[in-house]
Amino acid sequence: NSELSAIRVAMEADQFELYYQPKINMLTGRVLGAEALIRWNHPTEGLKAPATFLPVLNNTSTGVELGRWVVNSALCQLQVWLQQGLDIHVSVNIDGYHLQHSRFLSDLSELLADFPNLPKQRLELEVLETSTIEDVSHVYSVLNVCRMMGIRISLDDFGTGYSSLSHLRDLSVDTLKIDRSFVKNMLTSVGDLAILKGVIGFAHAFECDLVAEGVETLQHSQQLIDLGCECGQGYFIARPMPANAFKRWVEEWN
Ligand code: G
Ligand code: G
Ligand code: NA
Repeated sequence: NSELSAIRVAMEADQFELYYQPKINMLTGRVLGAEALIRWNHPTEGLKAPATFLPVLNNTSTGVELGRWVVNSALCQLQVWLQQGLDIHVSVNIDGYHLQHSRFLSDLSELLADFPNLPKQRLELEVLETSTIEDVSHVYSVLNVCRMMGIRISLDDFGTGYSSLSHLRDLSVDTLKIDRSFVKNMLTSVGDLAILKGVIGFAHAFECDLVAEGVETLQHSQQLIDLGCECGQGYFIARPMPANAFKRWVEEWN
């Protein structure tokens, strides 16, 4: 497959880069962390978004390898930021097939061993609740091992999958990320508002942190705060940006 081999070449040539998007407490303004989002600096096509190349990697060993690169790069960056005095966490997106890979846990331990002084709670794994998971009990045990290691687990795009509620019952997670579609529609759709309120209620009942995705306007942020969701991420706060720009952004924001 030529697309796959192009990606392998790009990995060799160091053309992938992590962008970071801030998550803040919208009530206090405090910067809580950043989500790492992969980009491809393509030599002829320019900056490519993940949707243009991640699908090709689904269920491939190259995909697993790129996933490992993402975790390692995020850990390197996190270590630098912590040394510079930033009080934040960094989250990375983990694909279902990567999570289910037989070496996921041993790879992760190996990567973390290079950062012995890094507090594990500063790393969060964002797991898509909609990713195809063949063996739920295996994934649960993988995620529980991660939590025992101190790593935080976040359920991404929460509310869009079928099995969200039983996940909450059977798996202890740290954070629920409210899918951006509910935020987008909450001001105009009674149904979306009801789901949003329900998700906020579940988070409180299960004592999870909550982060709303897709906060695009002041009105979104005010309404979310009123509903009891103080933490958010979205274009109204900041777009994803390169690591250097993120550091400057935090300094200007504070
Ligand atoms: O950055 P952007 O909004 O284009 O990202 C689109 C989606 O791509 C994100 O919602 C996320 O699910 C996925 N994504 C971004 N970066 C990564 C990554 O490093 N690894 C994985 N597995 N998915 C990512
Ligand atoms: O689902 P996930 O948290 O991985 O979403 C990250 C994706 O969402 C990235 O592709 C990012 O560029 C995009 N994104 C971030 N903030 C906003 C926003 O306010 N509105 C929209 N439409 N997309 C956003
Ligand atoms: Na995510």
